[in-house]
Amino acid sequence: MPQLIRQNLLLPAPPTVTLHDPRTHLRRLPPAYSNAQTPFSRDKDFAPQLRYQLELPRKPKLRPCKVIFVGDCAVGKTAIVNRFCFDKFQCNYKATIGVDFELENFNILGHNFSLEMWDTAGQERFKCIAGAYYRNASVIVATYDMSKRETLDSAKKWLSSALNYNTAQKPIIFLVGTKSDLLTKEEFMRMERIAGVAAAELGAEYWSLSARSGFKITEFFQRLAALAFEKAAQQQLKTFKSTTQEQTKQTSEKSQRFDLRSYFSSRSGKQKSGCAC
Ligand SMILES: Nc1nc2c(ncn2[C@@H]2O[C@H](COP(=O)(O)OP(=O)(O)OP(=O)(O)O)[C@@H](O)[C@H]2O)c(=O)[nH]1
Ligand SMILES: [Mg+2]
Repeated sequence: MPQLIRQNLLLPAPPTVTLHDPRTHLRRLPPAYSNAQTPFSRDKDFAPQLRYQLELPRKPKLRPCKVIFVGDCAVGKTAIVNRFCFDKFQCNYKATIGVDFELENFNILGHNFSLEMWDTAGQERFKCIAGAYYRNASVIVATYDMSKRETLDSAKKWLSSALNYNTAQKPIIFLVGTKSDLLTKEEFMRMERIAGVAAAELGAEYWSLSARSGFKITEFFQRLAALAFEKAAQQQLKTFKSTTQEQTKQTSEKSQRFDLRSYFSSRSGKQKSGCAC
């Protein structure tokens, strides 16, 4: 009945309100965990140049970005992915067999952008299978358990083996400490200092997380998505620029060739007509 009245009175339909998920809708560049522990942008926001380029009518279409999680078994790789994607946490350990896959969609500066998350198995017997999924990674997340110091050394080894499959283009690297809820404040600070040094050596951005409490999980994935988006968009725009320059060069060469032809033909025409000038 109210619909009918509205139609009869020719009233405009009420505006539809779309609620954006603040977890995956990003308008600004999220900050690093610590400005001292990142090799990437320390800027507070996306570069104004990038924002301007993304407003232009020729919008870049970005392919899903591949993220791989590597590290020892039971360090908590699956737990951090599940906490972000499904907001759930399981206390009982269920080893990943081979590799698990999740797709998460983001909207960054009004552009759709997807993360393909490849959660690999840490158990030695699956290492040969997981290796097959390392190729073409845009982001590598090397994971260690903050309550087990030795897993930090293993994380470096996992990272170097993943990098061996990605020599063509250097991926963005994160070093992530999990299970921060299990440590006392002193242990936490000590571990962060040690891992911070390791992250600097690896050229990685450092994060401490807890899937159990949810500590910094959303912030970490938002930062990861934003950095991956920024890199992919900048690469895409660079390709646009070089193809446009190439096209402009080709067009000007063609027109020059055309001018020379018409010049010679006009000259020969004049000669035929017997004019010497
Ligand atoms: N207290 C605590 N426990 C955690 C946390 N994250 C994971 N765990 C526990 O650690 C165990 C292993 O977690 P998983 O996420 O399955 O580990 P994984 O790295 O995926 O292991 P693989 O699949 O074998 O490589 C599980 O029993 C989780 O409940 C955390 O933040 N805090
Ligand atoms: Mg797992």
